[in-house]
Amino acid sequence: MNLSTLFAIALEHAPEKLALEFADAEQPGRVEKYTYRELHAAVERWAAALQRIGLQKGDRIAFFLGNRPEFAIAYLAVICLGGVMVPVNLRYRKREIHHILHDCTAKFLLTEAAQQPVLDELEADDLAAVERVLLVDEAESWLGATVTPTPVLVQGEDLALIMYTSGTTGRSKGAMITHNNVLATVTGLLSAWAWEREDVILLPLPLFHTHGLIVGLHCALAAGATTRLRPKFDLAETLDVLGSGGATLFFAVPTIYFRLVDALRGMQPKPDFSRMRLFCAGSAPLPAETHNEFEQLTGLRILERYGMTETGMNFSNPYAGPRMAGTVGIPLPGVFGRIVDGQGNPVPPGVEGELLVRGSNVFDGYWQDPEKTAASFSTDADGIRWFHTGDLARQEPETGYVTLLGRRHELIISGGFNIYPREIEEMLCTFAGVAEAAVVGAPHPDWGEVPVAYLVCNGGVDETALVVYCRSQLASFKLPRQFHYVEQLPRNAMGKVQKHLLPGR
Ligand code: MCA
Ligand code: AMP
Repeated sequence: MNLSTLFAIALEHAPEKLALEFADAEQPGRVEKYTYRELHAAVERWAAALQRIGLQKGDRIAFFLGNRPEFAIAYLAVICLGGVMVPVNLRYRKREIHHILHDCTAKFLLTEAAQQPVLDELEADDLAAVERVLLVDEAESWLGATVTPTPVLVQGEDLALIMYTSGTTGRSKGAMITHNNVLATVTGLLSAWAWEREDVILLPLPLFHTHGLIVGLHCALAAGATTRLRPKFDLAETLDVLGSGGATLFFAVPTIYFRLVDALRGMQPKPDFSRMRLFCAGSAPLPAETHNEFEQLTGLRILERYGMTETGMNFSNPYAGPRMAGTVGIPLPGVFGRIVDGQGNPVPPGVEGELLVRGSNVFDGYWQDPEKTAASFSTDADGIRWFHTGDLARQEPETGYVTLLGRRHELIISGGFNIYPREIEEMLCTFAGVAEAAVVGAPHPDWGEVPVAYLVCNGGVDETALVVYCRSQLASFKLPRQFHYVEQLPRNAMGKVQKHLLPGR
């Protein structure tokens, strides 16, 4: 079984059902709609064209593309050919894109005219491995008339995705996700959250991350439900759609809930969310206050869940049982969790440790990085292999629910996007005059956390020029919001920077 099978089931049972609707608040009146039959036909046409262009099983194709129907169509086409989709965060700049294209040796880059300003920055070297850049806007010129691809045998163990996730080493690593991995998350969520064919999901989350792509789009397609895809989150439109019975499901990151709660506070009368079956939150911690205030304002309890790029979804509060604010609930079907101490021994409920997981949802390893892969797994006394999430957790003695307490590594999560300080620190040190840099997360009311930098400089540094430099090197969500200049960084006896002594956290 592979991922295309899931889509095929919906196609067979309800071909005329609306699968995908796309609308853009910035282009009023433009609405694109696809039934399952139409979506399938488009996928076949794209697959035939990609095959003709030379996409073969195992080839990597990077997507630098905003949310639009062609993202879903091309992705489904790629995976039915056994191709490997490599999504690229749309906010990435030249340096970040260069690394991904080189590391996975993408044969094709699928992009769009709207990304031209960034594409213009790319030089021949950035695209060295890329045989062809395909523009979705010009698809009619290369799609051709062939409507069916030659079938390719794609199995569960084959790769479907390489998703780059920020690395502790400063360079992002490609997590190799197989068809089976995605299937495990999708089937687990379909049953845990009681997905139905009648469901309609409003989906403004980026398709270049697991949350939007797998938890949102894949589950909806597998359920035979309707996806109302949007290019980005728009507060007014979201309240309008959800408040007028236009959806039954909404999945979001905490920043979006902060904004919804803020808006709902001042609204009278409150929108009518009576058709909404489920509001889910994940990707970053949702503060209990936001959870509780959302319930006071709407009468509905958010369901919080927890996942990772490497593992898909791991834990979830129950759909039918109590949803506890501040916890991520219990393992999803087919997922096993264990909390261990520094020696790898399981700790009893109530005691903090590192959360390990295993199950078919857990990825295959990091692309061409056997060392990192080996370091991320351990084998217990029974010979069972566990993935180290790096998340610190405790199992609540009374309920058995798991509470996440922080992270072993220095990850900063801003509005649902991950930032690894090391990458920013290395970049800052390439600016003339900066001798040392340490980046820490500072609390922020909207983004949850934002990066701030501590710099040791040789002489003066022109901060305006430094900010311009950072903007040219980093996705804007990674830009340090403040620079603090210090004589030296606090270090321990081993010479390691003691970040907990730097205000910010
Ligand atoms: C945008 N900006 C940000 C962020 N997003 N800054 C910090 N953190 C962010 N997350 C900056 C932009 O770079 C830009 O800066 C300015 O804000 C305005 O950009 P805009 O696109 O208008 O922002 P927005 O529409 O307000 O976006 C906020 C957002 C978005 C809707 C919360 O960030 C978002 O969709 N986040 C979801 C990410 C997500 O899906 N994460 C899941 C990954 P400038 O003007 O300087 O250029 S984790 C995952 O998949 C795991 C498995 C899981 O568990 O789910
Ligand atoms: P990523 O690798 O981008 O998929 O991010 C995964 C990380 O996001 C996890 O290791 C957690 O640290 C964090 N995360 C995801 N969901 C939650 C949640 N519900 N609460 C707290 N942290 C979360």
